[in-house]
Amino acid sequence: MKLIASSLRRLSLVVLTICLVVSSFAVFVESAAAETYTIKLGNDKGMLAFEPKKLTIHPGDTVKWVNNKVPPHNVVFDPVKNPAKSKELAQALSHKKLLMTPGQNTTTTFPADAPAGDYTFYCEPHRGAGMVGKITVE
Ligand SMILES: [Cu+2]
Repeated sequence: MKLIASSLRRLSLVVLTICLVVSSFAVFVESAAAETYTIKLGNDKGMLAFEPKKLTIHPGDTVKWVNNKVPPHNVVFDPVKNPAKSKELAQALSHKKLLMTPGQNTTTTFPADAPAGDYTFYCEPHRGAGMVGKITVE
């Protein structure tokens, strides 16, 4: 009887350990999974704006830029208004080529080592009209 009780206890300990390992792995996988967000170029009302104009992401996430209303648009990251104040990083994130047709899209994947902070971007043809946005990397 004693033997059964102690082996049951040992078994439950093993099961508990397996559960812990599996659940911690699941949490790890979930936090490491990269997301893809969509930002429209020109909002649905036909205003010269990014929609949304503010977005919070994590390193490794991707932003899909979808050409919407009142083209042409492009996406240029400010070489100074990023946490690293890095011209190279801003250039790597930017898409200078004008998107002419609604529905055209392009993507920016933030590197896994992208520093946390605010990244300001704008549309070159419409910067003066206020077509400016901000992505915050957490
Ligand atoms: Cu524009």
